[in-house]
Amino acid sequence: MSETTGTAALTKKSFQSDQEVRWCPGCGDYAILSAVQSVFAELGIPREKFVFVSGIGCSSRFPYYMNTFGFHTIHGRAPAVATGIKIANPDLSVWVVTGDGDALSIGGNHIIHAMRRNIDIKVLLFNNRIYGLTKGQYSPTSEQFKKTKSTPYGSIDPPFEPISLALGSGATFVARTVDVLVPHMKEIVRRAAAHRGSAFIEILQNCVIFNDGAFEEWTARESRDERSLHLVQGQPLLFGKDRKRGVMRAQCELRIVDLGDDCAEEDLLRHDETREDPAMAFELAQFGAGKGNPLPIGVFRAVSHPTLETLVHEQMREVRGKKGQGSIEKLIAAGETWEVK
Ligand SMILES: Cc1ncc(C[n+]2csc(CCOP(=O)(O)OP(=O)(O)O)c2C)c(N)n1
Ligand code: SF4
Repeated sequence: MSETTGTAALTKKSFQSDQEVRWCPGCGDYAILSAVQSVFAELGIPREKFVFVSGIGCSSRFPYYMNTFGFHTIHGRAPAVATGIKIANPDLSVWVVTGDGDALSIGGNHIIHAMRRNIDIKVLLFNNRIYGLTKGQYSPTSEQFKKTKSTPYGSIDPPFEPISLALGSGATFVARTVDVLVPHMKEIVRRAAAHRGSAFIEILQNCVIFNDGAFEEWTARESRDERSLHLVQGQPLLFGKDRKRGVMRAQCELRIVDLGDDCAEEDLLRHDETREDPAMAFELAQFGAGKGNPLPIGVFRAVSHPTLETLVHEQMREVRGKKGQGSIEKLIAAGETWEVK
């Protein structure tokens, strides 16, 4: 990273590194990189306060392309490294960039505990439903029965639904956006940056080489209005080109209805991302996973809880107040020790 400090003259270009970007032409990762660079220029944070941590995968090349500090660590372990960075340096803005394979397969355990602990890190999970870097094997988000190089007869595994996983782990900010919805993606990145606590963003990302068109029904102009349900705080769950369809609760389940004589906007569910109880957000995430239902896009949950790094530092102050400054040497020499001869 060159020239530091100050935020006055920061532009998108300030966040572009001198590294050659090595994604395939047309990869959705480019749009995400560009959106993040633009939003960072607006945040009023000096460049040296940002750190990007990644695991392994095409998506995990991201830190090289950001003119900030960065750490390309081992497969699936970015949340652990990011947790250490944030606890040691609470004033840094720490971002994790990961893929569906990196975060949900080999790194599954790490991601859930980072979310559970509410460490103030922002996780950008690029979901292309495939392993891109290793040339097209199925991933934990690939559809059941999908044929890939490693599943020539169709994968038997049912997929993870990343939003449900994040909610179940206790993430305090959970959102979904799409690589081609640039203004929406920028708004979600802005919101994640402003959130204090674990922020989880699933970004649907097109891998043009190994899984092209995986999200076409939600991105193609002809179908996206009918297939996407935009979550807007306080607003009824409406969708469709003329916004004449909606979602309401009928008995115990969410049901799609057409607005008309029998059903008015007041009958629809209203979105509330601030609900402490994540049950409704989880229900929406599962609803989106149901075949034929519109896919919810936007912020599912945004609540405020104490962060891990705050609690860790409070506890350290409290214990130091009672016991004084500790000593590593004394700690190691304490209790039973053995000498191996
Ligand atoms: C310990 C270990 N196991 C396996 C691999 C091989 N590997 C590299 S990237 C990857 C999956 C990447 O997929 P994803 O996270 O979805 O990222 P994408 O490339 O699609 O962005 C795997 C299995 C590795 N590098 N290290
Ligand atoms: S293999 Fe797919 S995810 Fe990787 S750079 Fe190419 S298009 Fe992007």
